[in-house]
Amino acid sequence: MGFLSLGSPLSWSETKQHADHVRKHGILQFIHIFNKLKDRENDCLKWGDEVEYTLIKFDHENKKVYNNLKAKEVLDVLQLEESNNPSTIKTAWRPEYAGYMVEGTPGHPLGGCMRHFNMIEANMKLRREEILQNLKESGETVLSIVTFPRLGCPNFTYPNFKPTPGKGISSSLFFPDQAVFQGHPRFRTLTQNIRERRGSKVAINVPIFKDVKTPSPFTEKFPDVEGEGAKAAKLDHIYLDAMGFGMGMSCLQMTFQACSINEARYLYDQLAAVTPIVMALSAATPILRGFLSDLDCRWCVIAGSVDDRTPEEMGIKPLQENRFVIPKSRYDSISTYLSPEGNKYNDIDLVHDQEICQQLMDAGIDEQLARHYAHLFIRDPLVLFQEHNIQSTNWQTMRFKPPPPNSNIGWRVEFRPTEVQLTDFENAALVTFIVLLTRVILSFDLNLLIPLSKVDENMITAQKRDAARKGMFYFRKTLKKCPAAAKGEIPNSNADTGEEFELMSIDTIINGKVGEFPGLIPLIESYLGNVDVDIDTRCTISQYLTFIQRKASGELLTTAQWMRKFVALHPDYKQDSVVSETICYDLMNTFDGIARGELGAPELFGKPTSKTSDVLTKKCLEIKEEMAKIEPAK
Ligand code: GSH
Repeated sequence: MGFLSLGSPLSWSETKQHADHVRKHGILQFIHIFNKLKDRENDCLKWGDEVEYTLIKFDHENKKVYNNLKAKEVLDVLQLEESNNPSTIKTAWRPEYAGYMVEGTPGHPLGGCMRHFNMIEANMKLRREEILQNLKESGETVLSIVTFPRLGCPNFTYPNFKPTPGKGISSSLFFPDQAVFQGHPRFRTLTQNIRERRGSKVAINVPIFKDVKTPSPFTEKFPDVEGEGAKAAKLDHIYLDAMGFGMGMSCLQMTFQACSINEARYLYDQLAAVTPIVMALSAATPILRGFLSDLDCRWCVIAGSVDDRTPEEMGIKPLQENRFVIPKSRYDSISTYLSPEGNKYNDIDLVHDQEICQQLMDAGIDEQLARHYAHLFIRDPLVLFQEHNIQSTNWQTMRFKPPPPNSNIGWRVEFRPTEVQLTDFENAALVTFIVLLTRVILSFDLNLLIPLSKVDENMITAQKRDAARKGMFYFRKTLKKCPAAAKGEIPNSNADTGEEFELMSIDTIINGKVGEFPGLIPLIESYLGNVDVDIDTRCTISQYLTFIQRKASGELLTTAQWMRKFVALHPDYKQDSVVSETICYDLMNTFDGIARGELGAPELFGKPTSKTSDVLTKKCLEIKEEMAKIEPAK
């Protein structure tokens, strides 16, 4: 997300009146960009990661821990460097949804040379250091966790604020409005307009993990004057009622610049097929509002947290005011492939506006891409700011990004499913793996596509407890692309018969199975055998790939499984699914020690890392010079 422009936000009833105008303008803008830049070619492959961080405050004396609502203060300093020296910055900083979150990226995209793999972790380390330099009060730290385990429990913020049920922008029983980022109205406006558009608070129910002493059925009493929570909360579920529970969660995203629009469309599709696999591998969200949940990932919580569909759009009431019944939230998995080879696997309902689709096709856009945009445009704009485009409130597993007007940036795709990991090493390993996977897909002309309905099934599997070890995922048996398919020449062939794909474990998908499936990492290894890589870079890459392999084989635990084990073994845990303040404090304190490299976590990532750590300081210096040579992104 770029710099946000300030402005006075409109309420939902005002925004609604402008919705059609904004939509029309957005469509014209896309047509203009498409026609101007559709033939843009030979952009160099660049990539960048985005890490979302959580600011934490410990009270060590009383063994308490809080989310530190200091993001604005910290960002004001962190962003200074960028406004003063935009072309030489090593890191760039953006606000995120919550007042305890900051988002950091490298100052400029990497890519174009193998040595840049040495810089990912160094740059992440630099980002962490920069945040820490701005957290000087006692007990302050930064963690890269998906969500604070007791988010929404009484007193979870520092300073302490009380929720305002039935009032304010969230109206939540648990999440105070002050925990939403206060430095820009976008986040507050989104919160309020989502709630007002759907006509009720968001209602998220995640099955609770039933331990031996968890009450059955599990139910809670809420101090809920209007009874909205009591009605929306389901038995045996953890009930969450605010956007902050979802958009206040953190992830690790990657963006890739492709050499042309066609390559971007191809990559978009290929990477979509691995989104559930990477989500399961990176699972790190087993605790919600102080309870162990029965899921390991954040995805369905965020999807529910921004679900602005009305009862008509959800199909609960007959359509009268609204135009479409829409099967998914704005935050969800993709609903259409964009490349010619993907077309035959588009087997799920793509709700789209036919008039817009026709308008786009009349302007020269092919039907497949026109349908994608006509699908995005079924959503109303939720906030009206200068920089708003319909993409910025459509949050799907993959995002297809046209070049921004008047920039030197090419066609890009964003990979969005990954849960953020605790250490820079783990995050760098995941980034390296995905970047190399894009290289392999393009160089070996791979085809990972399966019907989209199967990708959606994989998304559900991926969120389940311990899916990385126990889940079985649909995956393509043969990965070699058929040249005719690339031209869209193959009829439905055996796509519907199920012969092209089968259920595989993550171990098989990543590590391969002799005589049966090559495995993504062996394919990456053979790619690396064919390109020129210096020893230093090769060693860096090897340790990351080994880590991913061990995670996929189940030898290492996912962060979610590691956290469950920590809770289960904690003396304060009563086998009742409750993650108490003491457990939360100890867990966050241990995480802090691990992230700072002071504590080992052999089950999480093996021996305290890496050859990289010895050379990190040197790399941090090198990175300055190297970054200065790279073309500025914005
Ligand atoms: N934290 C989210 C996740 O874990 O998936 C991803 C970040 C995100 O989608 N943030 C929202 C946003 O609009 C904040 S409301 N980001 C800017 C964008 O998507 O362009």
